[in-house]
Amino acid sequence: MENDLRPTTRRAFLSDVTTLGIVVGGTALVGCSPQERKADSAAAAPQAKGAPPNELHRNADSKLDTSLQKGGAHGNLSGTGAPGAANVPFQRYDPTLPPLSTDRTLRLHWHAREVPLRISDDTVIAAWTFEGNTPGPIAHCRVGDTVEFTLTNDVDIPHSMDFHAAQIDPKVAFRSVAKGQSVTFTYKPKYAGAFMYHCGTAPVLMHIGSGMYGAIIVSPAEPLPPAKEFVLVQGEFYLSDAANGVRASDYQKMLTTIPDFVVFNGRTNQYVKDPIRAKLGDRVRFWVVNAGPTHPCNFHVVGEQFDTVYLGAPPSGAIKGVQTFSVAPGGGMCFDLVCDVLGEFPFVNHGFGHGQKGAIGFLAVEA
Ligand SMILES: [Cu+2]
Repeated sequence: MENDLRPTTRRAFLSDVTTLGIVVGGTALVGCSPQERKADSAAAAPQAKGAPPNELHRNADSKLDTSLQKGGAHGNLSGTGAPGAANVPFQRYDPTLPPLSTDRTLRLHWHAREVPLRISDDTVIAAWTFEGNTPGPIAHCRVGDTVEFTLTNDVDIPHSMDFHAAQIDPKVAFRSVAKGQSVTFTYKPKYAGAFMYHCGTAPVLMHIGSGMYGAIIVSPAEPLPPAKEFVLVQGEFYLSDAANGVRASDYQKMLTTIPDFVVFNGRTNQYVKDPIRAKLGDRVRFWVVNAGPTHPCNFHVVGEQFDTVYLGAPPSGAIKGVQTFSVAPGGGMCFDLVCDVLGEFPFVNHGFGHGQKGAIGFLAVEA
């Protein structure tokens, strides 16, 4: 991503704007939209209940601390030529499960970053991310492997990492780290499955709702039947109106629990335009994680039936001949189907108010 689009602090933002005010001869906030002014006044509002009395925690709204302010409206006003939302390309999220390494230790060093992210042809959001994408990277290991994880925080707001695949003291391992600092922990996943990871910094709703989540897939020690394996992470977006083409996350809207978009792998309808592909006779395995933050993912494939759904850690708890199964927010499940019919099969959140908001794609079964 362009450095110009990297985050700035609210203080730096206000100082930039003040400078601009002098340059253009207006008031200090001349460059601000009404929305940004509202966000600014909201900074004085009480902080999230239970959050530490730390100034950095007070900004429970990404309008205050994201790329929006510097790379957006004020980039243009300042005449720096900073690229706006139009320059943020759409990038399909590859749903393919990455192969297992022969090394029995998975070493991950990720950074918390803020980036502008195009989630559809006409929507760019100010995303909070792990490694510059929402969802973050797909991690893949086996039961018995060791995961060595480090998070480094590149931005002003504290962040953290909570792996649902771990059994570990959360106060120590999942603690928040300030800008420039890191946290490292190691764990051995005990069970196979599709596990969510997410930032656990308060308010968690804001951090997950702004894009800080992803999937770690833990394969069983004994391999499952060979399959084409894909990962789908359902997420929800709650967005403010655009400022210079970029929409920030809206915490108050998250509390209403009525999302603007519900998506698989961070983009609306991306696998409608560019389907997930399999061949006739293939077994297809969807590892479905529901990042929420609030709603279930009622997973269904139109015109197909699941050969197997694993209720517990695969291969245990296998049930056969399933039409739809709900994955809870914060949960993950494994769905197998056998492609014995040619065609394009929509996979959907069959809670259709949410399917209609973007949680839909195609599985194309080809000869
Ligand atoms: Cu966070």
